[in-house]
Amino acid sequence: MAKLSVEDIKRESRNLRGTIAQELRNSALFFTPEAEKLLKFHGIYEQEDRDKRKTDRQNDHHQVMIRAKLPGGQLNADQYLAMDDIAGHYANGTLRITTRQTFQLHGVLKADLRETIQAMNHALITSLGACGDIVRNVLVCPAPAMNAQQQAVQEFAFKLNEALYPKTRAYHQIFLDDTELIDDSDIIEDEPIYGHTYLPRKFKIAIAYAGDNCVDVYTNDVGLVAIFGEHDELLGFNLLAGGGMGMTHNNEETFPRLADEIAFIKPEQVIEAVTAVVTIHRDYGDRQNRKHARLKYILHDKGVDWFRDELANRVSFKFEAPRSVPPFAVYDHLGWHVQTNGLLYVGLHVENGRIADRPHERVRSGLRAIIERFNPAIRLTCQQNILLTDILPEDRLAIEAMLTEYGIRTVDKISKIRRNGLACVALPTCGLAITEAERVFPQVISEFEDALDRLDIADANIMARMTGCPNGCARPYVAEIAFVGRSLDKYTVFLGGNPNGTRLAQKFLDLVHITDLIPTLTPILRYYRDCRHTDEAFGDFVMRVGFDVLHQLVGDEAVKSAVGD
Ligand code: SRM
Ligand code: SF4
Repeated sequence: MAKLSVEDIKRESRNLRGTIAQELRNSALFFTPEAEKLLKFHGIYEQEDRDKRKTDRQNDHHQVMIRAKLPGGQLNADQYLAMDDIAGHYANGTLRITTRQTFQLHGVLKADLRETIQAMNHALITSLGACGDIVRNVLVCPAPAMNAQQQAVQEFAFKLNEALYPKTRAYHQIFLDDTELIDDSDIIEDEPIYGHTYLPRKFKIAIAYAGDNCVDVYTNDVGLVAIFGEHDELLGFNLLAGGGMGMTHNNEETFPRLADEIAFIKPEQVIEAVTAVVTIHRDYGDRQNRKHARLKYILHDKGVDWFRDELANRVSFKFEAPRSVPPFAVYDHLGWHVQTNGLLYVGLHVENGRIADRPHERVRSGLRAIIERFNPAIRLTCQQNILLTDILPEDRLAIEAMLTEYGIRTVDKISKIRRNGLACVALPTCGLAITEAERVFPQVISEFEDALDRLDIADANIMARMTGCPNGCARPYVAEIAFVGRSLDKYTVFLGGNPNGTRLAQKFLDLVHITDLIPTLTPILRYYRDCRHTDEAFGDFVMRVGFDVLHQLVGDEAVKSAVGD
């Protein structure tokens, strides 16, 4: 039988049901390829433990990853503790904060999948729509709002999530009510926004305040930049469209792209305008070629003017030209801060988002103990970190003592290069990983710290990111330095993004072995130390000096072997 395309599978799935319910009941250790594709819409990825697959070929190592959907990265203490319990009971004993403000569970067995989803549902956490060709988790600045206007902006993450939520009852029927097999599924819900084939590809939305790009707003399919007036009143949003990171090595038809500024819209126009953009993607996205199916390619191929006209035709109001906004900075919201209600919040660095216990840093146990005792609200950040909010000022000392007790380092004890770093999951769970990322990045950062130390610029505020393949899950192409998995233990090095996430980095060297990454960059770091302008960021320095000079610095041999002369 000919292999069904993803479009066929969606079309024939009866709104994402397919054979998932039946397959959950059989004794197979993994799903059919068709069910596996549909499971993504339910926030579930079938994976294999690639370490075990390599070392133990006798046994099956299939497992699933579950991604929660948490708009704005917000959850309460009970929900956090429930996820922590679930991680211990059904998953691999870790919680993974993602670059889109949510949690992933790794290592859940097929046999435990329904119970795991039910346990999440019990804590009022869903995974529906966290993956798949649909609107994903909506991002917004996670820091507690400073005023009612910021609060209104944050609430748009929930409003958009609700407006763009799929109508299918498949998730409930399959995982929660157990009615999918009993119900007459001829009654298929209407999906007014998505239709029965949903979107051609994933769709991502982020909301930023003008001046704070902590969500990397330009890398999203749709970005909203909130603009406030003289008296802090919310005037509206610049709507951006067409950002995305994914690319494939040696395929020039794929590329990262920053979103374009399309229009200024008023708060009451947000839902209508964003929904209209989603329908443009639905109607014009490439359903033949998934590598070319993101909204960014529509903007690239048809042009921004075409897009603006198409959007104008789909909304009931006239929009204005985008407004000028102050330059962005990126605030990671780490450390202690006072909220406007007098309470405190503390942002804690979680290396590459992995909440786990290690001998000297018992992050999972420590967070659990603090959250159990002090009941803070929780916000996850797009830099894979965690904020504990609504803390009584008198509890600060006790929390600090507990952080020390569990070996959780506060931000003052972490170098800037480590603090700014991001790495994607990669091995052993990601099926697309070419190289390591999360597991090796801490060591690469340690080497980076040593190099900066030797150069006497230990405090350099540089942003480096690593991914195990070019898909760009840690948004490497907006970093000042990026290491992108290329072949076994070798990386493509990109340089020249800026610290505020508004410029793309460029490919600088190819196929650099992991052990050569920092030694290769050291002459450039030395040159930066000696020749930078006052307060000049590393990425800006790179672009000012130019790649020709920098290639000379790293030496002909490195360039020849890396770029392939
Ligand atoms: Fe991603 C696919 C992990 C954020 C672009 N991403 C994957 C999969 C599901 C691999 C797969 O398809 O089999 C990875 C699962 C690994 C694992 O074992 O957990 C995966 N992506 C992640 C996370 C967990 C990385 C992290 O370390 O935090 C992030 C989860 C976000 C979330 O909570 O929703 C994650 N992925 C991103 C981002 C960053 C962002 O959205 O801000 C991007 C770049 C932005 C974009 O979408 O363009 C991103 N992921 C991709 C792509 C490339 C898409 C493309 O347009 O080409 C893929 C591959 C695909 O979709 O075919 C991918
Ligand atoms: Fe996997 Fe590649 Fe994404 Fe890393 S960037 S998580 S290796 S798909």
